[in-house]
This record gives sequence, structure tokens and C-alpha cells, in this order.
Amino acid sequence: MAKRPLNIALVGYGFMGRTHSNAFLQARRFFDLPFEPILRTVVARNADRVRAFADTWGYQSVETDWRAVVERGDVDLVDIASPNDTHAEIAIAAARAGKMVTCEKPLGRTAAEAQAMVSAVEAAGVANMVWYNYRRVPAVMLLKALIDEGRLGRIFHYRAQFLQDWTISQDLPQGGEGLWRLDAGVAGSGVTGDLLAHCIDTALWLNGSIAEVTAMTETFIKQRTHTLTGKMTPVGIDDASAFLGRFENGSLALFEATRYARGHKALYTLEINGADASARWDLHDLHRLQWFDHRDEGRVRGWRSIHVTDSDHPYMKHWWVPGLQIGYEHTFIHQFADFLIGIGNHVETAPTFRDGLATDCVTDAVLQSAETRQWQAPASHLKVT
Ligand code: SOE
Repeated sequence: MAKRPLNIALVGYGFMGRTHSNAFLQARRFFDLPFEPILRTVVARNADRVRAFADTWGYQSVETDWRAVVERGDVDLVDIASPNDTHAEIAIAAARAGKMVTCEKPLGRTAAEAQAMVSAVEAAGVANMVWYNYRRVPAVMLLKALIDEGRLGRIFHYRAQFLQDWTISQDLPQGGEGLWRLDAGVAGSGVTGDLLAHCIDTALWLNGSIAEVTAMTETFIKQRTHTLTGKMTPVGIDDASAFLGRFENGSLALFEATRYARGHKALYTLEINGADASARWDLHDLHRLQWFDHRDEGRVRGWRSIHVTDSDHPYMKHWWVPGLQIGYEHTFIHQFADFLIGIGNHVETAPTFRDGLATDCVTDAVLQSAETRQWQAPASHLKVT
């Protein structure tokens, strides 16, 4: 039977525009979807480059102003993969026009921006989702299942790190295409919103709400040339960010993100310690889950490395044969497939905009705590689905 078309307008053609486009093309080949995704149009300011992007990925048309697409009758879903300062305005306009909206992380530059986006999608009653893709790594999904089954027992500790090293050079400019993450006006914050936000989203999902945090941030390079003006300009982003905290379930949080950990490119690691078992995961070895179960017989007890590639592991029956691993791009394919299947079943797919707001409340609290040198409670303790 012919499937219903789902017409997509993508806004933004950078790294994330590519990951999303790949997901739009691949999801239907590996999952039984209730819709046929159609790459209707892509929007970006540079006309030549957006045309080249459309040719590469198979978009049917191009636009240079997002306002031209959000109300188009032949668009069902607006997907926002443009810099952070554009998220709120586009999402709110798209929701008001009755479109489904998906948005790159962080949802807003601040919780206030994210709250306005949540209000818009909820008032319009449109499907929405934030691309916190690491939830969809099969090994992380397996960990979620093990936690939900109660196999770890009472949780004592959750620790996470996201380490990179790409901004160490002081000659690196800030601002403009590719480097907007270094411009506080555009990005909102530095590693707190960009990297720590991933750690927080996964943690809220796996271990519940965070009650309070005490944080510190640092900006190691205080000024950089701005790409758009050519002038040396103060740097407003945080280069490194770390916090201690408490989860509502009584466990302790220890989180760190930095772009100044020489030698680390995208080392996202997390560990959770319970009374009965512990687990570790590492993005550089993403198909493995390290698992220690204290209930094992003492003589053979120890850390085991689960190769999460078998057909009874999350998502894996959709891919190759047992033992063959998948990678980063598949997390976006899984997330998009889950989103469409959710719409078909009339259920929300997490992380929704409301979940994205919960993370923004924690990142706001982290930044406030670093500034005031006081413990901070996130603005609202929202339910994370
Ligand atoms: C930054 O370098 C970045 O691309 C983030 O923006 C992504 O969210 C993260 O997954 C990888 O690193």
C-alpha cells in the first residue's frame, strides 16, 4: 500500500543538516515507516551553497529565507538544523503554521527561549522532537532497559564527561559559518549548551531529574578575531564547564565538558554505579556496554564488555547480521524512524521539546551557579519522558 508522503523542509546545511538528511533518506530503507519521507526543500542563506547541498542530497527545491517555507502548503515537517539563535523564531512560526517541528540541540539558548518553543508546539498540538541523538545508540538504549528493569539497584553515582580539543588554538576566529559555536550571541553558551547538554539529556532520561548543582566554568582564550567583522572581540562562551550535583533519587552527579582536553575529539563517556551493578559507556567505542554485576558468582565476577550487535539488542535486528556494528549516523536514523512510527501510533517521541526544556533548565542553573558561586536548583523540575 502506498504510504502517506511526509514533506520535509530542512533549515540549515551544516554538519547537522547532513546527519538529518542522511536519516531522512535511510530510515525508510531499514524501518517499516507509516510515511514516505520526501525531501521537499532546504533553506540556507548562501544561495550557491544551498543549491549544491540540495543537489548532493536530493532536495527538490531551495530557499534562502526560512519564512518562505514555514507556511507552505506542501511542507509537513520543519526540521531546524541551523545555528542556535534561529531555533526559537523558526520553531514558533512553524508550530503556529501547524507544522511538525524537529530541532537540533540545545532547544533554546536559554530555558526562557525553550519555554516559548514548548508553549508554541503544545498550543498548536504539533508533533515535536529535539535531536539528542545519543539516546539512540543501541548500547545506551540497552543500558536504559537494564536500569528500568531495576538491575542496578539503588543508584549512588552518575558521572559523565564530554571531551574535545578543537578550539585550543588562539588563532581560531569566532563567528560565521562553522565557527558560530564560539560566538556567545549565536550559540547562547559554549560547551555547557553544546556538549554538557548531551550529558544532561542522557542523564535525565536514565537517572531522573537533577535537584541542584554547583558549577564552575572557564574561558581560556579571552578574545578572538570575529569572522564577520575582522575585529578582535571578547569571547563570551565557556570553554570548559563542570558541575557537582544531586539527583532527585539521592544519587550524586559529577559532570564535565571541555574543548581543551588535548587528544580527545568527541569522548563522551558515562558511568552509573548502583548497589547491585555498574555500567560504563564510551562514544569512541559506542557499540560496547561495559557491565559489572555484583550478583555474579565471586570466582568469575568482573567487568564484561557487551558487544551490542546481536539481533535481540535495541535496533540491531534492522541492520546487518549479529556481530557487525553500526555507528554515529545510525543514531539519527533511529531517532527519525522512532519519530515517524510514534506519529503513526499517536504517541509522542522523546526527547520532546518539553524534555529539551528540562535540559535547558539544568544548563541555565549550571551557568548561574558558575557565575554566583552558589548552589542552584534548576528552574523547574519537569517530567522527562
Ligand atoms: C561540537 O563539536 C559537536 O558537533 C556538537 O555540536 C554535537 O552535538 C556533538 O554530538 C559533537 O560535537
